[in-house]
Amino acid sequence: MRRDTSGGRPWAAARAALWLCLLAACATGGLARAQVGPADSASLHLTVSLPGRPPAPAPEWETLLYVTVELGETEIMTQTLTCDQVGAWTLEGLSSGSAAIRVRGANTLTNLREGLALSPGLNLAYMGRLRAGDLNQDEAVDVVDFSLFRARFATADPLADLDNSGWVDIADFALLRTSFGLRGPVRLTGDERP
Ligand SMILES: [Ca+2]
Ligand SMILES: [Ca+2]
Repeated sequence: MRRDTSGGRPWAAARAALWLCLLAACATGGLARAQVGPADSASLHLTVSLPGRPPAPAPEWETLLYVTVELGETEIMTQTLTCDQVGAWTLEGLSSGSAAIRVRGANTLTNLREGLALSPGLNLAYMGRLRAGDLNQDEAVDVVDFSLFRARFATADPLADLDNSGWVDIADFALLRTSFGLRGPVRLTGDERP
């Protein structure tokens, strides 16, 4: 009888250990299932350089931007947003794959980055320096833009305020002159910063 009584304890311990293993397996499986959705989702932290601004961070960097994301041949996201005081923002809820990103301001040419590999989790990309001066948004900085600019000189019209200073003056004209003759979209290569 003694042997039976003392022999029950190891069996009880083994049964308890088995239950613990089963609970652990269930918990692990549950966590793995819960992570399937978010783990597959990609986010993308983007930055641009903006012409004529004081050193970042500064309020002049907070600029309205138009952003599109294509995955393969499909446009999966279009957003109008305001970047922060260092020219950055984050897109959430993207799918992984090879993406093409387009960014433009209200008076700039479009910058285009193709072949950007999006992986699950956080991705980073630099979208280059935006070229200011395309006031009529036809992806060319030409005499039409100059005419629109001249009509707004010495006003607070944001369309011609290329450096986002709050006033249209000679500094904005200098930016337009720098971009004059350029056409978009400006295709980006590499990830170097100016
Ligand atoms: Ca134009
Ligand atoms: Ca200005």
